[in-house]
Amino acid sequence: MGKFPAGFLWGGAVAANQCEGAWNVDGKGVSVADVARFKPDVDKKDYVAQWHTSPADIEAALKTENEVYYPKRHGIDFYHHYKEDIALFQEMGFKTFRMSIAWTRIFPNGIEEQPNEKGLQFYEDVFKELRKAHIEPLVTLSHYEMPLYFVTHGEGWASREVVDHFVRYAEVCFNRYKDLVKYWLTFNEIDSVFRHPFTTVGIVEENYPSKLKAEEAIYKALHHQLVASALATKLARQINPQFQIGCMVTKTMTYPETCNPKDIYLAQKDNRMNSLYTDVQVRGEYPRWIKKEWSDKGFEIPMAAGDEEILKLHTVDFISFSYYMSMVQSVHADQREKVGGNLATGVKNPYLPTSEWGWQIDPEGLKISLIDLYDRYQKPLWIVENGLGYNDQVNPDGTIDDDYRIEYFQSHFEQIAEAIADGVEVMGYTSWACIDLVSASTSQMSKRYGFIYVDLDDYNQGSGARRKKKSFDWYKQVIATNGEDL
Ligand code: BGP
Repeated sequence: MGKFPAGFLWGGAVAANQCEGAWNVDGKGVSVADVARFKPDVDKKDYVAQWHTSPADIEAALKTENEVYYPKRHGIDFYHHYKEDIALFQEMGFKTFRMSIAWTRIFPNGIEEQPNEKGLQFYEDVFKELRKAHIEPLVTLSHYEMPLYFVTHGEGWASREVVDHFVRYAEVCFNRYKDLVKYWLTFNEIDSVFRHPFTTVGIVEENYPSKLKAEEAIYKALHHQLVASALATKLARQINPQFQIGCMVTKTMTYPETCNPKDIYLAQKDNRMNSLYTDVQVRGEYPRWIKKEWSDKGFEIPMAAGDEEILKLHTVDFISFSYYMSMVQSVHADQREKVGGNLATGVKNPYLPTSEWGWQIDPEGLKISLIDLYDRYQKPLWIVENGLGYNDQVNPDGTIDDDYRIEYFQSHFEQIAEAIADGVEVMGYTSWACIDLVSASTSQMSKRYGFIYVDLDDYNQGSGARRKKKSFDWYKQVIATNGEDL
């Protein structure tokens, strides 16, 4: 057998709110991503997350004519360029393409009785185009972009009603696309409730009287998402038993700084927290430790009658995850050099290089993560995000020599192959992002990830033209040889 199994799903990933643009056309409503502001005065190395928005910011965002500062409204205009982009993915030989549906294209405020036909038609056209190109869609239902309505008229996911609205949205999508899409993910990085709560519960700082109350609300929101995910999974199986449903988490492997048992315990605590989400979505129940923690903190997590049974009965078929970095824990953390930024901050690992944005590059950590997840759950795994953010420069002749990106992927693919050789079941790999798009956390265009360059800057200036980077041909060769030729 080769390094990668036959039928391995090679491809790339994007998310609606970061690439589609066309934020207010054809009946689309406003999502939380559409008010994510880019502050041009903030240096990119300041790592300021742009999700945290005050009510005044939201109001200004809704009124503003100056769209330049809301880059997710423009994305890379995939909405109008999808045919050209899919043709490029086909040229690279993609077997699969991960994308998401913008909830607000289907239900503009999340609460309408009837779905928006133009939104439904758009995704039908995209999926048909993918099928024509022999590319299997992998579709996320919620990737950081619930309708803004839920945070301006409630507590976002901390309000129970959102569960029903989401399930109805999922049902409409499953029915409409049942013959076009087989692989589904319910929530992107469900653990991100803690990282950027604005996408989940709205304006935390303003809505809750204390940090503890905000934490309780986030756990409520998480519980509602987990229930909604399980209910959607139940429906999916009724609508098409061939569907494969996955969960999606950020995998952050934490190492102890030393063999001091105190370091090991700290790292264990972080890793246990990182497993919470998959424990519920794969094993079907909350671990005992989290229930104990809630009770110690006096949190009341609203378990409706039947919730626990729902979680138990409708677990996922496969586990998908993003992998960008590993972390380090130390009892001496306060005296150690720090790295990180918009995704996570921690103790610097002296053995690892960091990206321009402070993310620690750790290919072996991917192997360790794969083995860890497979040992814990024995479920097929799918790496649905992994890649290098880099401010690529275009040569005078228009070429882009992103050898650093090739090197990044090479080293990660070698580690995936080693995990497979070790007996881990890996279904596929979709790089983040296969085409340049707006960064989730910083709203920058200049944090580029693609094999395809898009001529737009942080201020949405540029032609929007697509150009192949050096890594384009390299990845094409990797896919053509099913990973033999790295
Ligand atoms: C993940 C998100 C993606 C993506 C990626 C890179 O956490 O699921 O949406 O953007 O991180 O992050 P960034 O865009 O902040 O560099």
